[in-house]
Amino acid sequence: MSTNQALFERAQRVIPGGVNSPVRAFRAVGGTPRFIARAHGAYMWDAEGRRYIDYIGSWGPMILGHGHPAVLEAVQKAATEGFSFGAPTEREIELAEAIITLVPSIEQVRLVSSGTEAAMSAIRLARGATGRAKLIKFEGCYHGHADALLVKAGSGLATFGHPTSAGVPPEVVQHTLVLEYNNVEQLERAFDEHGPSLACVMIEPIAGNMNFVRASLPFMRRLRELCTQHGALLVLDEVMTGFRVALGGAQSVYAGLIPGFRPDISVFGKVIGGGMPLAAFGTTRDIMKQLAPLGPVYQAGTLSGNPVATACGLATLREIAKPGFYEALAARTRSLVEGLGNAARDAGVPFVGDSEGGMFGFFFSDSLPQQYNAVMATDKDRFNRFFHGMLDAGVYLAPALYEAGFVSAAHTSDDIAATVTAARAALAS
Ligand code: KE4
Repeated sequence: MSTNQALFERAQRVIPGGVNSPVRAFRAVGGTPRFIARAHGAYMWDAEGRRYIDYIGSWGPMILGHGHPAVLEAVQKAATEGFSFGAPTEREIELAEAIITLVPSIEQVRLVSSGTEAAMSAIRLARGATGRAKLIKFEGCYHGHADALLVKAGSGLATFGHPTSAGVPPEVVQHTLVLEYNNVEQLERAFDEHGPSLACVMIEPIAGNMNFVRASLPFMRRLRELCTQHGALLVLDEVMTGFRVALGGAQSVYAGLIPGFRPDISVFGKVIGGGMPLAAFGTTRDIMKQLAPLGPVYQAGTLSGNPVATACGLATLREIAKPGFYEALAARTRSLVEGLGNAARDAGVPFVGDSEGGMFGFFFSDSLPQQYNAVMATDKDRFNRFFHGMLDAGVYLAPALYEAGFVSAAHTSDDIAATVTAARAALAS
């Protein structure tokens, strides 16, 4: 039995499924998860000493690559000054100021410890600020595991959601309406039917939890108009896209394409923590004044704004804010998707890919899916065979066809070339 297998056996005795987050168990692709011993730059090494080119990047945070010297130094220095105080620190102000400077739609921000916590708090704030209960989310979007968001579409628009998880009583999701992503007609009908009772609409602007699906411009434009018209708050979940697809997040990409576009509330995570537990939600001062300790919407956290995590996040933001960072990252990411596309074409395999900044996705299909059921109709078996072919060749892709991929500033053109070479072999077989 390999060391990874032995570790997996041992892990499963003491941790459910042997993992602390389900996707890591490889159940979608089969096989034995790789237990990572260490990582540096664009690479990870497993417990058997095998090296992988890493396209997970901890599911987004490691945009600089692993162990960036400036980030490591900042974290080490912060750690010597104290791990956690449960009291305010200047560094939390610095990080809040940095986020607000980079994201014009935000006037104030609250730091928390995970994307789930940030999304959950954003919904409570939207409900408190509007005095309304109902919310819309979209099939295929994931916003963390807060109860109200573990929901699948009801039958038709009139009925509200049903829980996707045991342990979530139906009444907890009775106010959550699940619509089809990129479906303008459904959006119109939902607002006609429920507009005055909608607190918010939460959406991933580029849906990285169905691999890589962009909100179409007509859809995003109409969503903004309907939210404004009905007084519902537009909540952009940028946990994955924030500071990953562009310095100003996906909202800056859409603002460049839809004049005047901006969300009401933004949710961030992943990159802003640089790999440490840190997430955030932000909005206007006017909405934020509803939040404790100022207003009636309660929200709290022992490790919120943690001094070591904020040092990691700040050092990361300082690096990605440097001129040319995203141009170089986007070009490197595009070269990966183009290289994989060329390899698939030469192998006669239907393949389509897309990328924005340092985030990419691909499908074994002839056209880019526009919503969840189209994503799940793509060739899963081929994806799984490709995943393992690449893993055996030392390339670590996302172990599920509904997950996005991530390139870091540490990935070189040689790494991309090696990845494409591995893809040629995997696709040929
Ligand atoms: P966390 O609670 O996992 O920090 O964030 C939840 C979350 C919220 N919003 C979006 C758009 C997200 O992508 C996530 C978390 N993403 C998954 C990957 N698809 C994290 C990986 C995992 O669950 O282990």
